[in-house]
Amino acid sequence: MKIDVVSIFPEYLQPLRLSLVGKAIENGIVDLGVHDLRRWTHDRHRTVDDTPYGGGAGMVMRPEPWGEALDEIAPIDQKAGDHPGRLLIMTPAGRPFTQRLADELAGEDHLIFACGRYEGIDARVAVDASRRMRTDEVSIGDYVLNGGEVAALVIIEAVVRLLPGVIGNPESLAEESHAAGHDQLLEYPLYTKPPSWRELDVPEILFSGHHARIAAWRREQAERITRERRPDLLPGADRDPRPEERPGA
Ligand code: 6GU
Repeated sequence: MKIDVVSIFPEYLQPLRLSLVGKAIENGIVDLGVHDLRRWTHDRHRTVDDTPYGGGAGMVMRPEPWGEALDEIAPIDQKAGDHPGRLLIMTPAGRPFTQRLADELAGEDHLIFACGRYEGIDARVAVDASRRMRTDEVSIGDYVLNGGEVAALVIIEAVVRLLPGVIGNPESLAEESHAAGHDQLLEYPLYTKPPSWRELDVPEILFSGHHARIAAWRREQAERITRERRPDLLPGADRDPRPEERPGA
């Protein structure tokens, strides 16, 4: 998978060279390009922002450097008439990033992340890009960050760990919280040695060797934790239906 990230703070993306994603880059599973947006400026001060039309606080990223950056990183395939990759524009006003979207992105050949700063990117950048490639504005949660770089790190980590060959034991992917097929329960509590620590004992059932009873206990625990922390995930919760649950889907 090719991943390109455009930012005015390319150093912010350096953690991607570490750990599991770093290994995926070294192994050739991921080809990562990090680009300084200012490379596509032409004035002496390498300006990327300006005041908002209509007034208001803060600054807005001008469209021209973004347009030139995306022309170069995601060129139109002259035969197909579009670019086959996907553009993800990081913004707190975006659609929510979920495990479902991570699974979907893991099937792509080329992801491009646009990391905005200031109050955001001129809205015409998304419209122009969507003329030639699948473009989504994406948020990682209901809070405000100073820029899209950390959000891009989050999404890249969530996607890259799903690629074949990145995680040693693919069964660990299936078991964890939020994985598809785990019907939306949070993970049950985990224990390892020692059996007693600071007067806290590992639950007896886990030493019993009764695999069916252990599975039933874990299921109960997962349901209890989900009820306490994320009742919105339980069946029948008053929430927007997932796409496959929508009437007529
Ligand atoms: Cl994608 N960007 C920024 N700046 N803040 C956020 C976010 C993204 N997602 C949640 N908060």
